[in-house]
Amino acid sequence: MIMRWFPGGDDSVTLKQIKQVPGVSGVATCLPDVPVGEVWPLDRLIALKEEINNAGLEVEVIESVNIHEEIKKGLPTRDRYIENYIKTMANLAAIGVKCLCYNFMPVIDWARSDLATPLPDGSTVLSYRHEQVLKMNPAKIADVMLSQARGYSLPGWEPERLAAMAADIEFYQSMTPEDYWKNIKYFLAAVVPYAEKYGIKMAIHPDDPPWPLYGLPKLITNAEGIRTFLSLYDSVYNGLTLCTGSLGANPDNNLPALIREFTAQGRVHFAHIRNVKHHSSRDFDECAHLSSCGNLDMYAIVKAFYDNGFDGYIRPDHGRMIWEEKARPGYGLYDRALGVTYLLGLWEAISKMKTEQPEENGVSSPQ
Ligand SMILES: [Mn+2]
Repeated sequence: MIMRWFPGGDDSVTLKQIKQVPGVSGVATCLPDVPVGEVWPLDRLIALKEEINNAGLEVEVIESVNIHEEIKKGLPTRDRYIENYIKTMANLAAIGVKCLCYNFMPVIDWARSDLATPLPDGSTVLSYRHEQVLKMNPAKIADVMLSQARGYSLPGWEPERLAAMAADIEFYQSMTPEDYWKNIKYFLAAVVPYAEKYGIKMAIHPDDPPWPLYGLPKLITNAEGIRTFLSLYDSVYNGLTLCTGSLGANPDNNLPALIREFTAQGRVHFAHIRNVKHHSSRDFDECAHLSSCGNLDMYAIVKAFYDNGFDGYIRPDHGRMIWEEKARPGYGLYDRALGVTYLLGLWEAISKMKTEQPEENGVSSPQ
């Protein structure tokens, strides 16, 4: 069990606080200020590892090393950025990183229409209203999101990406899904051999939200898309970050079935486990982790991971903002810590039922 953490003062949550959440052994982190496409410097990674290790935590997961738009567009200039990506992977391997989360979403990374929607209990959550998002142009969404970010960086919404956004969206209008799959395949063919060499499990994050937006290709959105993705490079090092909150935003996705299928194949390396509250097939609020707070069956989800031998990393996903906390949207300490405890509770109960039930049945007298 790990938690996401941003270094360099870009997070209100401290490593000391994370260390005090029972059952958390490490963090998923990043260097948010390195421009997308540049090599992550080894000296900075060594210092980062030292800082995290000194707090008694491990740093085996990086989330995320973002992919330069020219790789996604399939431009001839992509090779330079792929080379840099591989150099970054070598540096990550040098500090002991074992799992690399990334995404292949064109132009717009994760999107929400509001980052502080109040729930009846007075907490606030990130939310998404499809009609509202369609009415706003992407620059307006960027404005809304950045204005609600409390001054923290928003990974995936880097300033250099925003500047080129309108032209980038235009570029993709003529790109077919087949073309986009080709660009993903080209990237995997170049990078996965190095993942194998360096012992780093690549773990793609599904598209969030999991449906098309502004005519952009969205392919990692359901079981079929994930099957296609995994078939592009058949290696355990070409794997998934299975984010139940992202995939679960679409009520058509059967999360336990999806988890069973890909976990049994050994292709899930990182689990983001969070609940989501549907208002319609394209409108949702994020919510507390408990099954009773949203539309996902968190027991069935954790059980699907457990039953299929999941041995990767888990983190709670976004949390609500509660108890007057002022933090990076989705990444406050309190609600994520509650999520950790809930998920570990489910895991312990499921594992003990598995190991103790046969014995109990054996000793109980026939009724
Ligand atoms: Mn996620």
